[in-house]
Amino acid sequence: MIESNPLVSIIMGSDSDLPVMKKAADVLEEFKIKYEMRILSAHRVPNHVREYVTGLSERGIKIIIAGAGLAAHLPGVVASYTYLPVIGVPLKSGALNGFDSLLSIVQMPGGVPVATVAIDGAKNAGLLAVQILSINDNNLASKLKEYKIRMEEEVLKKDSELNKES
Ligand code: RP5
Repeated sequence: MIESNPLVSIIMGSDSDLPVMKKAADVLEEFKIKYEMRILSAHRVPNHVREYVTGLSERGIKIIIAGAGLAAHLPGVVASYTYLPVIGVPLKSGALNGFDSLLSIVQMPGGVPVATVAIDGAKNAGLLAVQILSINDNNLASKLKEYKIRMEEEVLKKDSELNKES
């Protein structure tokens, strides 16, 4: 997907990750934030990962969301090549149902942080990216406040429907 002047890069290890990682893209679209998406594996195309990530800050990208499953080295490798904040998404796959990727992504050594969300937590990765961008964007901060209010209203509506007298 190609957009001019994207602020967020979404990278995933395989096309099999796309159905989950698309949820991060959906959030960015909801908040009208430009992004680009790439399939780049730390294991299968390591040289391409390095080349792509080292050019990101120069191109104006502010945040990277990286998702991978199994022995999920992609977010950590991406973080090693950049000073941009990296949000890692462990993906549920294989014999260990994502616990392997969760530990691979969250257990980074000191000096190379990856902000890790839940297994298959791509939606929250998108929201966290929006929150980081909102630090310098009042319009985005207002939209986030509205988002929280809508979420509250939806839960309260479900609660009142559940307890409605029949
Ligand atoms: C990881 O291996 C990918 O991120 C994906 O979650 C997993 C399986 O990849 P495929 O064999 O489906 O391409 O590198």
